[in-house]
Amino acid sequence: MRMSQGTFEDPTVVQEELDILLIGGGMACCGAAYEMMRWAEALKAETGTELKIKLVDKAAMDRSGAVAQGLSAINTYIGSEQDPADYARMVSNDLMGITRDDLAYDLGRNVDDSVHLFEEWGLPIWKTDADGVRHDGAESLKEGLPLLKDGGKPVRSGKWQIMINGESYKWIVAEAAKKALGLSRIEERIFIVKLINDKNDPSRIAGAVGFSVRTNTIHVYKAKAVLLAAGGCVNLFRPRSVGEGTGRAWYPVWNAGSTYAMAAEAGAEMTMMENRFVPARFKDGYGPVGAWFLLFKAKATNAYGEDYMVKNKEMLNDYPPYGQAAVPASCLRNHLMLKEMKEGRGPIYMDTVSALAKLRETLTPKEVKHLEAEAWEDFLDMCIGQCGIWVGENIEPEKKNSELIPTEPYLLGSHSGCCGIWVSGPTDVGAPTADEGDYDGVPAHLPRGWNWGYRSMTTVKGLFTAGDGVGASGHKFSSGSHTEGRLASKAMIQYALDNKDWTPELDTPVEQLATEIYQPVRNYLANKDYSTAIDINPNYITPKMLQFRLQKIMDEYVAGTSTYYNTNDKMLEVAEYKLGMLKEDSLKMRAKDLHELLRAWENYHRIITAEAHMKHIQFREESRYPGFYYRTDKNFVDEENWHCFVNSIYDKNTKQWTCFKRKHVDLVDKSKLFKAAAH
Ligand code: SFD
Ligand code: AMP
Repeated sequence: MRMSQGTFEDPTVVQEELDILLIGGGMACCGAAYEMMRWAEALKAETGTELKIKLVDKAAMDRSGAVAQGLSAINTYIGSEQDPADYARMVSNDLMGITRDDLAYDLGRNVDDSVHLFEEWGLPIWKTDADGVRHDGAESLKEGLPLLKDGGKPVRSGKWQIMINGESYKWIVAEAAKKALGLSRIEERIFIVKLINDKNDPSRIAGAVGFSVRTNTIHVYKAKAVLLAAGGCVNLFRPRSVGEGTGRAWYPVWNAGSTYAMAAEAGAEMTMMENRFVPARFKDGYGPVGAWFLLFKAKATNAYGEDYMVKNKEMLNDYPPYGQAAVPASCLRNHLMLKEMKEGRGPIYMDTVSALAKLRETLTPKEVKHLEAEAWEDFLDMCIGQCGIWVGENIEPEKKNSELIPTEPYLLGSHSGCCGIWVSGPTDVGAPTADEGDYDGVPAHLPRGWNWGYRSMTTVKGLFTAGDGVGASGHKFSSGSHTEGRLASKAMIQYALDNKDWTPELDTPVEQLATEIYQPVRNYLANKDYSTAIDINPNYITPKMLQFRLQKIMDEYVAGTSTYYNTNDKMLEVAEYKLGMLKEDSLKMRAKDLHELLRAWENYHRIITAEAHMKHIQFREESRYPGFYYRTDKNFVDEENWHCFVNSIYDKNTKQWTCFKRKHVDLVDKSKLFKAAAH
């Protein structure tokens, strides 16, 4: 370890040896941190063994990750009205039938406990009193309404969602995680660039390397177990907000694909990377729609006031479950909306005026006032920019409807999407079938290849993931991501103990890692005087320009907004070629300061993620998610040949992807999905 102060030309390298490293400080890692320390402390008290644990986040935990701005609903709370199997059914239906029931069920049976903790830590949760009157969080406390865990009744915005006063949601959750860990186990503003495999066993993780975005320091961590939970991927497609609106997005721009790219480069099996989420959002401000559809019972219409979900409902018969779902999948809702847009009956509107007028018929004036305030608070809690649009365009939602639009695509595994990493499932779900065992003789209770010992471990030994990282599930949201972090952390403690005599060895010399990470800095320093304007230089490319190039390729060839989400085999061929060139050129990115170094590596992660997305869409010869993307050369869902997972493995040496099918099995009876059975 060098102790001298680093410079931009010559950064200090700091090395540390750990048992467990947590990468990310979002919902999943906060859950992991809280749960892990409960087990680690018990272990220390019982045996004297003290595990060395550290959490690193590229930002500050209090406001990092997708919940940074706050939220106004917790979208996954099972409560007493549903059971975990219902939840697994809903997840499957929304994601067109191809999800892992074991993961969804396991999450469903544990998620409420995280929500109860949030309430205990001070998160205000709306409640319904004995007379059916709704109270927001502060008022519920004043009224002495019971906590959820004591039978308090939440205000359900939808079947799965409950309302909160959540502008400080992330502060509250982060505080509990920080308290559990203690500040000495946390390093903020460290951006992890890559995972490092073990020198003696490439299928095992040995650590990770990153850099400080504040000081000229490179950090190398050796660890037996690593939790990689660095969120989803945003800004790999050209956003609708360009020019004056650049930087506005729905999911956070600081989710840069780090989870997917680093896992893939470490050799982890990826799953469903063809899946994406194209949320329908309030136009220009990206304001969420859930509260409007579910709480205010608003309808979306075409420009002529027609409800396209009713008008176009026959279109649902073309896709599974063939018009039978009680709630059509999110992609299909987009599919019906896009018909109106493509045939020239846009803009699409959220009919806020009728919704609020209808509520006025049944609610007391006080309740109406409260709901009208909530219409604003919904955005103030989680998407302040949308309030700016309403104010700027003189929109009073009770008087004027607001435009909706399907946004650019996002890649995530925790919201209404299911791309991510293939993980080992729970150990106690399913029926034991001794002959199916494929993990060192452990009898499998799940379908072949769904379990290999430690819950949430990827196919790389010692590498775990949670939240947006876990693929083939989805609809976990904030509470479920926290829960998944907790589930992973217990297995990680077990893994660290089972491997306590093993010492990780990095497969790459530290000097080489340091050189690679600061390459963009050297590109800049070596060439900056070649031209008179530092942004214009034939010897390097700025991270901003490279990002534009990536977004243009993805938008125009991989089914972005400019082609109405259409692509085909030929367009994908062009994309593949162009992405290959871009990957080559990415080594020429410059960093004129630490901020640009961050941007450069974020872009690198986006490129690898984008490539995975493109390769998976190319491999899956059908259009599984109409409304999210269409392969116009295979514009149908082919249940016979493609009702399966698409998984892939990336080889970091040859830089090639190998995609393959994995069998899909339903563990939960899906017939209950159907309208008739639902009654
Ligand atoms: O309205 C590195 N979400 C909603 N969840 C709900 O429960 N209710 C809602 O109301 C939700 N809605 C919503 C949501 C998100 C957003 C942005 C909006 C609205 C506008 C979803 C949840 O927020 C989401 O599911 C979870 O936060 C996912 O958790 P996790 O842990 O998987 O990801 P994260 O929280 O983004 O954290 C990522 C962390 O990684 C760090 N990081 N650290 C080191 N090195 C690197 N290379 C790193 N890269 C990233 C980040 O700093 C962060 O700490 S609504 O739409 O439905
Ligand atoms: P959103 O604001 O779109 O992120 O949605 C928040 C929650 O509401 C998520 O659980 C969505 O699945 C759900 N949701 C949004 N719109 C609808 C809809 N039209 N019908 C049913 N559920 C919806």
